[in-house]
Amino acid sequence: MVRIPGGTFLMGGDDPDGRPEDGEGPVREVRLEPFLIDPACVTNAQFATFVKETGYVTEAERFGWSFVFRQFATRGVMDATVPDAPWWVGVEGASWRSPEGPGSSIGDRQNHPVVHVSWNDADAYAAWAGKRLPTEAEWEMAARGGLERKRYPWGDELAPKGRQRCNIWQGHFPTAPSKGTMPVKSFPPNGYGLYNVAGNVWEWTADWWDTTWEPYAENPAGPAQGTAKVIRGGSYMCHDSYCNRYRVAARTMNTPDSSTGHTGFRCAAIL
Ligand SMILES: [Cu+2]
Repeated sequence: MVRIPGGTFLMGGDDPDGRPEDGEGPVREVRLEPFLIDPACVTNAQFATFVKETGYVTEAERFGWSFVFRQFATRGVMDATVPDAPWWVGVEGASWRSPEGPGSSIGDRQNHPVVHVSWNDADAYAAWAGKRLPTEAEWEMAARGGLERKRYPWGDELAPKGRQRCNIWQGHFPTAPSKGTMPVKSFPPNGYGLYNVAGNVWEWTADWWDTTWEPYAENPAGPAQGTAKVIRGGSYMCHDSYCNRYRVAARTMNTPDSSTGHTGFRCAAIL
């Protein structure tokens, strides 16, 4: 794991193109104790070890379906869709083992992030590993890589010197062909050694969703209860034309039993 030194940082953002309902701002001071965080998301290979040792069955496997990007869905397509996001479809048999549903496999994706894991699944993995999910504040401090108030984990430019720095949507959304997830250590890491905090897959955090902030907080951990958990970082689906949440201040949420083909997680731990 990577040691994050703690201290005070400026959390949140005021990017003019952020969505007000997301509660990215206002920028506030947050103080954290030092902590450890995984440099990369939990991979399919790591999750497989957990399942092998514990017999754990994910929520998508128990429910019998999960959300798959329509472009990838071939078999088992259900009626379930997402309002305002018709490119998601429920697929019977989709799970971390079969990310696109029946007939698909993770055979050649051992070092890709595990997906179709719910918050509850991620929490169970973290407990097994002797770790925990990062708070949202920990996630963001680590994701910023020591930079202050930058738009991305590496600076303000999306593609410095024309070089792609993250796995987000390329071309017209949602019709251009998508490659989906990439290995968890794709692209250079940020200043703290974290890979793919922007793009690739959304990452579960420990916190319940909230959009109100104090100007200063110490080790904030979100509301005591809620209905949805914060996810951070954006995914291979993100594109300026509909969702620019690959910015480092960006955030959204999902219910703790939900799973999709573009949400994974990394773990944190106390020092
Ligand atoms: Cu997005």
